[in-house]
Amino acid sequence: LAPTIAEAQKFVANYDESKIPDYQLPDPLVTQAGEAVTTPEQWRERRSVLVDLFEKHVYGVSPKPCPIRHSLVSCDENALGGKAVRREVDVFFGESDDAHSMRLLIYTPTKSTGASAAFVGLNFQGNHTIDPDPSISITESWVRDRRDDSTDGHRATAAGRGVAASRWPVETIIDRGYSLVTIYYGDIDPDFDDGFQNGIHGPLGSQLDDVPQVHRWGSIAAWAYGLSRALDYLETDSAIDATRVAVIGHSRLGKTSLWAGASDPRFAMVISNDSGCGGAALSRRAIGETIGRINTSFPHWFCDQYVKYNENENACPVDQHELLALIAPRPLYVASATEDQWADPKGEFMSATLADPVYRLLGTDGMGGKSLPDEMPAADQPIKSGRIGYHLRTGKHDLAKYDWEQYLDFADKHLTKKE
Ligand code: GTR
Repeated sequence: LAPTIAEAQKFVANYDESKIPDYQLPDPLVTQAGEAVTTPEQWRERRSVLVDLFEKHVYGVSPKPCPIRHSLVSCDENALGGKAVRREVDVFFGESDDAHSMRLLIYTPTKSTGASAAFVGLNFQGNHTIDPDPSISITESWVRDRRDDSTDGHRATAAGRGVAASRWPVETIIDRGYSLVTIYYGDIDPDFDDGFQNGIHGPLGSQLDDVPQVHRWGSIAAWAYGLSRALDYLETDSAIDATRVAVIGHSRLGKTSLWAGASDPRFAMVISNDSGCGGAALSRRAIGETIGRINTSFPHWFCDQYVKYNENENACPVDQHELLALIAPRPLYVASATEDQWADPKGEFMSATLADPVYRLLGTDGMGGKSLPDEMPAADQPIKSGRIGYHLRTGKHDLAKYDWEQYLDFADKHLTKKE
């Protein structure tokens, strides 16, 4: 539901650094009891406490993994002029005949010898929008009414084929030797507030009966749960090496890829593209989009407990740099865009630097180099020599070719098979 005028007026966005309220960040390397975490063993304990806090206060508790089954829907061995095999695979959340399902669109390079590393990411408008190929099935799930010819009310139409192609450079990904797996996020959970009933919330939600309502999973957690079940399927797919899967997402789906990567350590690399508030950006800076604002515009994304931190960020037991730290020591890439102040690029960069000590404690080089950069890098000057990558791209809130170029380089560095 759109915020009422009175609600929206309450949340006038601040973009002025000098008006950031005083705040104190929790330290990922200090326990709730105030003790320093100085060894990898102590971090493991601290990590599980932090996961629990993020579940209860931010994204909500998800059900235990359900068993999955799958069925092949289509296969084109000659996609992209013979460079790729394109498949559609339905993955079902549960073994029953009427289990809810999501459709995976999978491209694997034909020339690959053995299983390839892969990028897995959710898309906003349907698998058919990521490439104009007319044989990709049009999603039958609920879609946002775009009031153009790509939708007819809440149904997707053929006119939407390829409209999101600029965000999904399939051929480049294949040429670089990677597979691409994408899923329409609305297959998992439709993106509107219905009291957590539709999508997988309905059929799987009953498993959360013993979890207080305020701590139950919101939509971001449901989408992340879907990504983990996709990974369960990929573990059975011989064309893909499930130990070398990068999870990627833009914006709300960047928040989702971060939570998927933090909550499921099987993701070998995590990419946050312009994820902003509730993603990579520090909430306590309260600049651009804030917790109060996001909970008002999107009451279904987070758990109900998160509302307690509207205009009250300091009371939240965690902040988003600790979410990034949960991904350590796995490679993590955070990207921002100059014209995306709503997502607070500086807060995203600071978060990445604040996760660095955890990466170093675990024996990696963190952001690379001996010490952290004092300042944010200039636009289009990526930092990508260490385990934590960062760039500020010139331009708008989008997933662009430039972003993918950096991610592919980063993957070359970290996801190449060790012989
Ligand atoms: C915006 C929202 C952001 C971001 C974005 C998106 O309306 O305020 O947090 O998630 O949507 O997903 O495109």
